[in-house]
Amino acid sequence: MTTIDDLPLANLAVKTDADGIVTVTLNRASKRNALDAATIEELVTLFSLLPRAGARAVVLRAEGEHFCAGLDLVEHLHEERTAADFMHVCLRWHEAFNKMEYSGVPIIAALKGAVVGGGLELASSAHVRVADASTYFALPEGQRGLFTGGGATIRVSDLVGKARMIDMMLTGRIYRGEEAVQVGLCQYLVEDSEAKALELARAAAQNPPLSNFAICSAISHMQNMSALDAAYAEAVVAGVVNTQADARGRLEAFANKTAARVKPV
Ligand code: 1HE
Repeated sequence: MTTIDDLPLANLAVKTDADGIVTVTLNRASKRNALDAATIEELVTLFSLLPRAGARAVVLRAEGEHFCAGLDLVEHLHEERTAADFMHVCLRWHEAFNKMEYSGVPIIAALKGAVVGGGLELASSAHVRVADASTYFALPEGQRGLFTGGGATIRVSDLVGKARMIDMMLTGRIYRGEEAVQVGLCQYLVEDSEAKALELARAAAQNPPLSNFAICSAISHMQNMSALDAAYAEAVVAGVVNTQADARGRLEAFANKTAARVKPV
């Protein structure tokens, strides 16, 4: 079977450590990691394989000063796409980002600089977002004469709410710092987003993979269901996860008082 390290990637770089933590790097810094069609195909390929390759958690980071400048506007200009062409481009973005969100493997995004347009769509497909002081979020589609096509209407509005997303798109409003945390664009604001993302990935990787699979796919799936169906699906998933062999030792440790208690340090 092809391993992650064998994949022919150019715009992404991948490194797996001994604990199964996979670092995925956006590797097109000269173009501010703008997402061209080739990069999207690499994301589809990588995140199709990753859940079956023993990955315990992923850190998604970027080379250069900016996480991602969104859609490759120059490629889009030169390709002179028809409406049908661009619809298919968007469907590949959805394929990539759905593979990420529904992967079952925790993805922690280490953000810096611009996280804009499609870059924010990419970041919002991760399960946890960590920002630093340089990080800023925007949806400049309106100013470029465009509209979101990579899932922002679903994922970004889910993070910040419809009214804030519309304001960002209409007015070019930029969020950063504590305000970005407060509105839900990121969950952590730290000095070193990569170090923190790695720390969070290592913490998540301590959980049994089946628990992480449920956390990083079932919650997203259940949000797409009616409350009645989601409750049913939750019971079924909990039936499988909460009776897994990996849980038994942890429950025994709690019962015999050797497990850590849930208390603030
Ligand atoms: C790019 C792109 C890009 C940079 N497509 N090539 N996204 C945007 O509207 C954001 C556009 N980018 C920027 O506003 C700025 O580039 C940044 C604030 C991110 C960085 O500024 P800076 O001064 O560091 O870099 P730069 O000089 O603007 O760009 C450096 C190079 O990266 C330059 O290429 P070069 O060959 O002339 O050196 C730029 O052309 C290139 N570059 N950003 C293509 N986005 C599915 S629908 C999603 C719709 C959207 O994502 S809309 C949002 C688009």
